[in-house]
Amino acid sequence: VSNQTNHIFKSKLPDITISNNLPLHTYCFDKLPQTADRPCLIVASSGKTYTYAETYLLSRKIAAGLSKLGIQKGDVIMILLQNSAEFVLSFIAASMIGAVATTANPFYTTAEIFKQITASKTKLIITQAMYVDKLRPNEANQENGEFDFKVITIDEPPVNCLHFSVISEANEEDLPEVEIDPEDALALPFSSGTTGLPKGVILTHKSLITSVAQQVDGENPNLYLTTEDVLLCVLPLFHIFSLNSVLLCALRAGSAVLLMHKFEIGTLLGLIQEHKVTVAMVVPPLVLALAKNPQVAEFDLSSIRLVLSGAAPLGKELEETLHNRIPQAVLGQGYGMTEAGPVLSMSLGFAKHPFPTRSGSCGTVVRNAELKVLDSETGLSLGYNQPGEICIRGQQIMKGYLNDENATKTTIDEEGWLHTGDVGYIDDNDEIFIVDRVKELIKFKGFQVPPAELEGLLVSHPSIADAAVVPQKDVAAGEVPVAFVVRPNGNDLTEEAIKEFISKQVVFYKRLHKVYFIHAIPKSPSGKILRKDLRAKLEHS
Ligand code: AYL
Repeated sequence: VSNQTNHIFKSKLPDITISNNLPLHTYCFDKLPQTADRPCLIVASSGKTYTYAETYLLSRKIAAGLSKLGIQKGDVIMILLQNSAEFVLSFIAASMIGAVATTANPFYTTAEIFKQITASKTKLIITQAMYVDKLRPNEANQENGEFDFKVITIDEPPVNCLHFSVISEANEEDLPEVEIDPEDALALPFSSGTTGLPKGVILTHKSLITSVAQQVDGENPNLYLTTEDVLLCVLPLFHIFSLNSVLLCALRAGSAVLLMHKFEIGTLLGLIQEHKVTVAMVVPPLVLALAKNPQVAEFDLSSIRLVLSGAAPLGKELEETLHNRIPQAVLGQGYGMTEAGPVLSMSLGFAKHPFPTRSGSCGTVVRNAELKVLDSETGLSLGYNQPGEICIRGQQIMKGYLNDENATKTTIDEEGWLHTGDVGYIDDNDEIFIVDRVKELIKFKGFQVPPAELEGLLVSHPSIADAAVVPQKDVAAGEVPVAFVVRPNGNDLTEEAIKEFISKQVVFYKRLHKVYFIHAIPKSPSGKILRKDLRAKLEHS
């Protein structure tokens, strides 16, 4: 439905009243009296199940435990874990005491983790023993084993760390009364947004509740989940896709969440069959595996009724191949961006009373939000079928970037529109099709690879004069980062040496796949890298 005078697109679903004045945990456990004995978390590796009542009680204990350790309202804790019950419980506990949870990839290198610890002023880290060495950045720390923050491990604690039971066995009666304002920060994921280095994205109780409600609330929810559903949670919870659309949506709806700590196709297929998974939230590489892996034929996947792919573009062909494999399931996409809260649009094929949808679309803008397509040259908003930059407005979007007013201002304009840096159009069925990206971001299997971060590392090398990193198309990963490098005259630094220099400093998906040597990086008069020109070079090489 578009307003022809200024072309604002809305959902086909009516707006609803959203209880976003509550703290997130109150909102999510609203149905506790009815769901108390229903399964909430199922840990795939052990088969251990936590009911809703157990999940809620344990979260309260952990909240009390954290507060006993000195964590107060507004303090930041870091969850540095693979998918696990402890991840979920710690996140809910943070909500209960008004603390802020910053989530990070446990595969990050020491340097990557420390940038986030420093920027977020993390006071306490919940992790696993095997990652603790990464939390001691230098020799001095290695020797005396000290940290500037408390470290809790969910397994046997190394020196100077506490065991998780210290918090999980606290007395819930000691949970302090905390007054939570809807505008208080709750989650602090890091994202590079449209430009530059990763930044803390402030998501509040209000923004997260709004986003979840836009998906699963209302008489005709956009994403219809019930207490009978079992959601596959294989995508990492440290990324906002899984945290929001899998975990928080499931909690609100009273569904069960099957937690897998890592992806392995055989195990995954066996678990779908064993636990009769009904809803699978996936990324395009997983769609590829489900659509093409020969092992799929050996398992019974008939329980799956819904497959939602997001975080990166999904080819129409792939979607159709998967449809042939699991014909009973509704397939569709969600389109999100961490800063947008994160969901901008979702397939209306997932609604309780579904609408017809077209293959390849990213769904329709969520309810209680406004979307426009901006013509970057004229600054005007465009109507149907005209591609431009997608902008979104609503109470779900981030409050802003942590301590970065400039980046916040360039992302959210004065009228409250968040500019995504994605190029797309709305078709006459009100569905969004993403066609391009005007921002720098590279997406490797849905993971963010910020070019500015790699460029910073490259130019820190004494034998590199200048560098630029751009995406190259890749069948398996969608995109991979490749570098253009300028060597000073006569220098014979090799491609291999450069790749290794980067590999040592970054998580696996940020590694360079190719290095092209070039005489000068093309730049605009203002000094901006002309990334389009470099991408064009790749297409012609
Ligand atoms: P970030 N199709 C194409 N590109 C996409 C899609 C999609 N379906 N989803 C995300 N992207 C790209 O912050 C797009 O460029 O969040 C977008 O700006 O890591 C960027 O990824 C944002 O990357 C959902 C469904 C969350 C998806 C998400 C995405 C979170 C990814 C909840 O239900």
